[in-house]
Amino acid sequence: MLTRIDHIGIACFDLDKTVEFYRATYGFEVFHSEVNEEQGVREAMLKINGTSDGGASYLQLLEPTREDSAVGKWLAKNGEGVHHIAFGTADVDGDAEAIRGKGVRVLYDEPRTGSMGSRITFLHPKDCHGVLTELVTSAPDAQAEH
Ligand code: MC0
Repeated sequence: MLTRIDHIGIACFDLDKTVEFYRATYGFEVFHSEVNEEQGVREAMLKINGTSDGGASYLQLLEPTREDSAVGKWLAKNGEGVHHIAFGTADVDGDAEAIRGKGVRVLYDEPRTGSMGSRITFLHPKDCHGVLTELVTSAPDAQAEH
């Protein structure tokens, strides 16, 4: 069951400048940052709030590490902006299978590794009214990070 907004993914050209905008404008601080080579992104997670189900909500700022990555291609075509939304679930495998059964294309056969050790998959934007949609199961200890 999808229980929360895990994050909103925002594509940007310069991660450091974008982080500084969110800090100076809203007071959001970086909770976690990492490079995900498989996805071709350098990212910063800005935590918005914690929740009782072991997850939280974040803004995920994404700078491509390669022009041919999903975010690199999207930025070249659209410029900066909201790239995807991600729903949190305790069971990404089960929810992905159920959604696949409804005729929506799930992009990965098996969930892959996302931010902070989470397990993620994506739904094709053309099957979701133009919204690239991600499903996320957080790692059990994700809340403990500082
Ligand atoms: C592409 N399209 C999008 C879109 N990306 N529509 C809405 N939102 C997006 N983000 C549209 C294009 O405009 C195009 O429509 C059509 O989809 C095909 O796009 P394409 O440019 O030809 O690119 P493809 O087909 O090679 O790839 C699109 C696809 C890809 C969604 C399959 O981007 C993908 O596999 N995404 C999932 C992985 C991902 O996005 N990773 C980055 C975040 P038209 O009408 O022009 O044909 S990694 C992440 O977020 C991790 C770290 C985490 O959360 O933990």
